Amino acid sequence: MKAKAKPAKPSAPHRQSISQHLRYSLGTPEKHATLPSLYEATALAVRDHLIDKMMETEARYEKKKAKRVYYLSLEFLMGRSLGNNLYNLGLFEDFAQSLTDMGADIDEVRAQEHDAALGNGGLGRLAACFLDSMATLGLAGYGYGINYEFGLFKQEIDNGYQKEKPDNWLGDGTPWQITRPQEQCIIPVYGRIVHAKDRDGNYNPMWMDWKTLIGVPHDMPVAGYGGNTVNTLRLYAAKSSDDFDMDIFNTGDYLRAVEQKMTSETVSKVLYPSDAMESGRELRLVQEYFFVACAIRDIVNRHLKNYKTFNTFADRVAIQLNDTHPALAVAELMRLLVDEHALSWDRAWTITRATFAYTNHTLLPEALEKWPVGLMEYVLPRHMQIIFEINHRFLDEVKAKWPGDTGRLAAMSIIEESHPRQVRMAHLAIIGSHSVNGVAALHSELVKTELLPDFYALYPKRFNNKTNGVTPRRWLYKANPDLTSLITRHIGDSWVTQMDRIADLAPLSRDAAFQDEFAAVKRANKEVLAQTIWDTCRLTVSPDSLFTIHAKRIHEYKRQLLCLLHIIHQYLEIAEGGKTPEVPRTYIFAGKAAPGYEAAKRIIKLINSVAETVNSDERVGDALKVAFIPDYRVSLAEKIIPAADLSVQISTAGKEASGTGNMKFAMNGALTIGTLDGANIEIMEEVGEENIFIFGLTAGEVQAIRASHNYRPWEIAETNPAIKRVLDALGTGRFSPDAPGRFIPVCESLLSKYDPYLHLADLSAYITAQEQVEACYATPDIWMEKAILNVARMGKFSSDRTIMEYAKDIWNATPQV
Ligand code: 26V
Repeated sequence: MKAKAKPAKPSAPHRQSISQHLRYSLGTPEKHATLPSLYEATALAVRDHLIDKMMETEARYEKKKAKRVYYLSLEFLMGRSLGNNLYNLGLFEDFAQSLTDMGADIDEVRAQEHDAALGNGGLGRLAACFLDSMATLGLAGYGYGINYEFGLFKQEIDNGYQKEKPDNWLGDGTPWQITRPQEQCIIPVYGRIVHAKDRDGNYNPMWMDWKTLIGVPHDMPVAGYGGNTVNTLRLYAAKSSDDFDMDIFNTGDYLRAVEQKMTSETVSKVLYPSDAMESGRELRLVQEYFFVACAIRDIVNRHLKNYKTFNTFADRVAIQLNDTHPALAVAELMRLLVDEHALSWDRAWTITRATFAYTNHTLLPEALEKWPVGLMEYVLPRHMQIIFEINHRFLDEVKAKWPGDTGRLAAMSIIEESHPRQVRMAHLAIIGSHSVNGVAALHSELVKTELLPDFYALYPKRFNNKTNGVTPRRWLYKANPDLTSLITRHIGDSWVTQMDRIADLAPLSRDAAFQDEFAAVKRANKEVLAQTIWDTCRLTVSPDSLFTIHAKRIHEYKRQLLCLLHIIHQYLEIAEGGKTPEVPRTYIFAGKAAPGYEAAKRIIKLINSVAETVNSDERVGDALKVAFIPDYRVSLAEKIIPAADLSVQISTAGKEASGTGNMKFAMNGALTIGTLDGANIEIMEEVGEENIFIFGLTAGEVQAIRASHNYRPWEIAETNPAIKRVLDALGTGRFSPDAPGRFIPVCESLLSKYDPYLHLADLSAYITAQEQVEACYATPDIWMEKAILNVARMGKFSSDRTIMEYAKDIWNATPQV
């Protein structure tokens, strides 16, 4: 029997939808469509699918009485959405075809999209990966945050220096959001407390004369892979209330009243671009409170609508605090329960504690949030009272456990008795939560033993670890389509949602044909990056050289300087020692420095200065190239990471809580050169010591050196001629002929016994490890075997695994599929 011809698939199934959005949403006939309008219309066509699925998802959650999980975060580093949504909805091919039929190329259309850069780095991107995993797993997870009008600044490089430019990503709005003005909420702020009594004579403080902010929700659909679940990220924009300050209007000062209105709209204007705490920044405190107050109202309203009682609140609601930035939520929920819903303090406290959980993301003292008591009293007088009450009751608990131990009392109090007195947000978060977690095994141990030993002694069961992960959908499937199809051709595609299945690749690691294909994919990705380097830096680099990539925020603890010192060493070996390295190398840096962080900005200037010297030295030729690619962001990371041979993860041991870039690189077949810090340790455990280049001091050794006060970096320089030569070059203006003294401060910090990052202590081991890297790279089949094994052994680092651990151990939530 003859097989019947299959009915032809309707070509371009989405063309009509795109065309209609061009016409009716944008007022453009198809024949006049430009790339930006095509992007907009395509996004709107995709959004229609998302909205249908979002409504289905919400109905399913209601029907199943799903436990809701709320992820509160001041940052969500979402990047671009079009490609990701198309892949997750399974519509990529169809839309690509539709656009082809309209005479457009989907990649060009996708490139129109502006990144949603509502975050600084790791912490914000982790939140975005978690949203992807919650939706993919079918967990009823909601993100809550701020709809910043300006995301993280754009970075330009001018004469080697970083220049910041505003990132007006919203412009006239984004197709990925649904604005819901009908669900706006009113948030009181400022004002004073009147100490009143109720009819029964009980103390009944009243918060009076507050001003109001209005929070308008903007919902971003979050599609899980497979398209079954579409969750919501709800971002609030601040709007002024029409009666923001009626008193001023009434006194006839019209212009001052309008000025006040404008001030209130600045609340959601801009993301703070630094992870260093500036505790006097009133606007940042208002931001934190504003969004927390909007979120808690929304969460409580949704619960009461479904259940009408607070009895079931903690059974039906889990709230995760992404660092301490949303920690005011503890006080806000207490205020709502006690002041507005008349629950007793004890009952409200039981509910609050059972609801909240807190994730710590850093041990660095400068990032730990503290707010002056006076500022908090001025902005949030009622919350400050509540925090004092929480503290009072907590200190009673401490006294009962350690009678007479006043030192411990002072150390554990929410209030630091300094000048001025400060509210320690981490203490509030810990006391108000039933779970406190770190983000990698080492980090979680250090949280218990170094950062918060007293709290660990008081509440040992509260502390736990949740090693970070990243979503394989964005960081492998989408970012590296050629590797994806190679993997899938050999082992199927189950790894996309069950990342541990990627282990099936391991037997292919020594297969010569597979190695060739794997190498070809890497080579093609390097060619794409080489083109980007040409486009952005006007520098030619060879895809045959070993691409070594150090891409992350510029921070002294991440030790971009250590990487540079080795590059300078290698440069001097070539230029002065006449040596040729075993393999040609390209060193690629990318990352932003906080605008006020002088030392970090100087590192950027130094990278660019070294690049200029090295790249133009004829003696070096093609042996060594250095590039700094400007404006590191999610969409650039998606291009950089798949092209890496070697991933640089060299923070001072004990300083990097986890790192997540380390996971993304390894997942894409880069080997890691790294210290025993953060998740590097767990990556080593997974891939095997022979498949990673580990060097340097351990966290324990770093601590011992610090404790001994015996760090003598100048002795290292004096006894090691190679290191001395590097520092001399730096200090004598070799890389700054126009200003020979420019980098003397760098030398001084490296040679100081106070260098907290112990650069010189690790330099010699780092140079040796780099020599091992080169020897290995010179033997391609061995290198490829290791690279393939790295990919195959990354199963643990899917954020799906991380999220399932949060769901089981902390949230008591189950997937609703
Ligand atoms: C702190 C502050 C302080 C107030 C001003 C604004 C601001 C913004 C961010 C931060 C948090 C810094 C902590 C952080 O980003 N930690 C990173 O979290 C990643 C995800 O867990 C982890 O992989 C990185 O190792 C860790 O540095």
